[in-house]
Amino acid sequence: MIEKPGEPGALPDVAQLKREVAEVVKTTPVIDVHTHLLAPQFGEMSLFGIDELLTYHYLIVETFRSSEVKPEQFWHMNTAEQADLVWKTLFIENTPLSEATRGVVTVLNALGLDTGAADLSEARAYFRSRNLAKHVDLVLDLSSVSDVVMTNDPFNTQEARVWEARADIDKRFHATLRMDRLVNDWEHVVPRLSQLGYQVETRGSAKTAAEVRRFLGKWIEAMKPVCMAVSLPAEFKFPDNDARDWILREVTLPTAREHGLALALMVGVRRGVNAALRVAGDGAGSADVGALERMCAEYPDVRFLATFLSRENQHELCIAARKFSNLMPFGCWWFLNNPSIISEITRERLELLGTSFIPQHSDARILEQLIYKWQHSRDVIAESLCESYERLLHSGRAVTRQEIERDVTRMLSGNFLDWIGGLPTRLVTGPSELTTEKMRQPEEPDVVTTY
Ligand code: HDL
Ligand code: ZN
Repeated sequence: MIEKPGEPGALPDVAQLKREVAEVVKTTPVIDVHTHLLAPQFGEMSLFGIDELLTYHYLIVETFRSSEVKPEQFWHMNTAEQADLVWKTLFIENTPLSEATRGVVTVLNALGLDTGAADLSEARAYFRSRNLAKHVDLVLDLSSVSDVVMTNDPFNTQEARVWEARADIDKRFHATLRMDRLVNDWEHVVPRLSQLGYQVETRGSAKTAAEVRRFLGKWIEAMKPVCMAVSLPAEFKFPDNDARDWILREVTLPTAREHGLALALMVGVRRGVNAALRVAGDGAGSADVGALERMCAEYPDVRFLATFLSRENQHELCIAARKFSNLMPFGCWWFLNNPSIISEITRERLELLGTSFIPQHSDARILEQLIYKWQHSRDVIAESLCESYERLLHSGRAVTRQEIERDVTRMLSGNFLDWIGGLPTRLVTGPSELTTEKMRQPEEPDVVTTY
């Protein structure tokens, strides 16, 4: 129904429009399409609380910039000692102005805790007192997150034990089958797959491809992932003539087709630019959006989600999405997850794509980060969207509250649900056969996943 400014339901008054948009964006439930959170059933892998919040790798690197403590000294501290140092350095001795430090302030404030405390005793007592199940409910409610999409690594033996036990995982937490090690570290994955009883060899063959697809098929059956995902380096090329190209063409993309799974590509990371910083040591680089375009063109029946790490790639990504309707841009990833850049990216997406994109994901690693990452992003998304509605009003078309709700719902959940064909239901059944006893290997030292 086209609303002229004077018609019933129309919102011709800019101040009222701003209030309505802010309220709808703030309260509309969101599906968080990319996080590193794990459901409570994953035990100690499910991170929450003040010490975990303060030892988030974003804050660790910021601490090194304002402290005499060097990385090697820091890594020898326990988590509480690390958190105390971060709090003193970034929140007491300096003003918490960065996005990651302000985020902790937002979380403490939302939970009714002292944002200027001299130490962490009050916060630690609060989190110790929390019942995790009730705490998860509280955090999801405060952040209006209806569903959390996890990042799940089939080669992580600690995580595998939970999947093998067929734990009754919180239905609000959904899996992503993360392909990084398979796609980016093939030579080291081959011996792991062989130990698990798969007939694979490094040089790659039809038999090897079939065996790796069989391996993925078992994990897809166990995890019921909403999608597959892989991060790709800034120098990613497609086509190429390397192991990554072979795995993508012979394993990943056929698996996406066979299982009807969307594939999320996260492009532009430069892993380990400073190895001394460990998981905090990755950097960003401008990538070739043409590689994504060529993949979308060659696989028109595969649905791609894509996010790039370089600000310089964002406009090209919007243009690529205009050319390929099997491409869904999502999020303001990692170093882009800052109000000034979220604002720029969201505005250019609205101008080029209307509401046919997914504006944000949290990338949260610690449960309570959902509170700040979504509060901060919703503020900017609301401002950007309202600016578009205001322009439309000046062009002679008012919008209604219903249209605002439709638009915001599409961006915060509808586009993703359409892309993945609806959220899967994971029925709790008996133990899986992911790794039978005869194939189970002595505890593998877990390669620390750098993602
Ligand atoms: O590869 C990824 O999924 C990245 O999001 C990394 O996990 C990164 O370390 C991160 O946490 N970004 O927010
Ligand atoms: Zn991530």
